[in-house]
Amino acid sequence: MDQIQLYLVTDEAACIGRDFFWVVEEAVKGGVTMVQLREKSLGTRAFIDRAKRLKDLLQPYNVPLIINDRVDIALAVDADGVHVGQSDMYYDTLNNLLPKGKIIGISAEKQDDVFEAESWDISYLAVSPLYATPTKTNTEKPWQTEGLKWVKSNSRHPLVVIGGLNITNSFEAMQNGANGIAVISAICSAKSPREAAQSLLASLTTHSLI
Ligand code: 3NM
Repeated sequence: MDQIQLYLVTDEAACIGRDFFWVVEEAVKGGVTMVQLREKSLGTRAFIDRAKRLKDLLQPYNVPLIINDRVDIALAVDADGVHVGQSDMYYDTLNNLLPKGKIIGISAEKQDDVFEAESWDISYLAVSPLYATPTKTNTEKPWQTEGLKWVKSNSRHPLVVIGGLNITNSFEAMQNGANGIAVISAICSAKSPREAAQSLLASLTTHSLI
């Protein structure tokens, strides 16, 4: 699944006052390969409006739109897929609701989650969180590199790492089993989201000089 290589997860607060859609478009111009719309406080109608606008923005770039948690929103806008965490909808329910061919991503926060996901037909497993991050503090214990290696050897799914990923640690994550990195602040809060995306993409295959 090449689309998970540089996965932008959105967070308007992390855009530090810049226009949300400008930040996403700049990031896409810089090489982001997939975008997840993650909204924890928008009302349903506003969420749909935002998802529609984001879908229109991403379509010309051929970048898939994933909706966090809300399957109804994904269906309403015909998004490319859904990402769920461990307290969101059950895999079976989600799989029944989504049309065939949609992307399904699931977060694995502990070893049992990894074992359980083995029988599921998912597009990727998110190793969550890889590192501690100020962007989301109500997480399980970070996996760290050792945990990532463990997931790699116990999962058949493509792996996305999330939590604290940046230019200095992305290469290490890729070397230890990640197929892609998911980021909020490293792109949304960067002075130039476009340049940040470019550098992150380059750092996935080359050691950073920083
Ligand atoms: N989910 P940043 S960590 C949205 O562990 C999210 O599931 C996480 O932000 C998880 O790239 C996280 O700024 C925040 O560290 C990631």
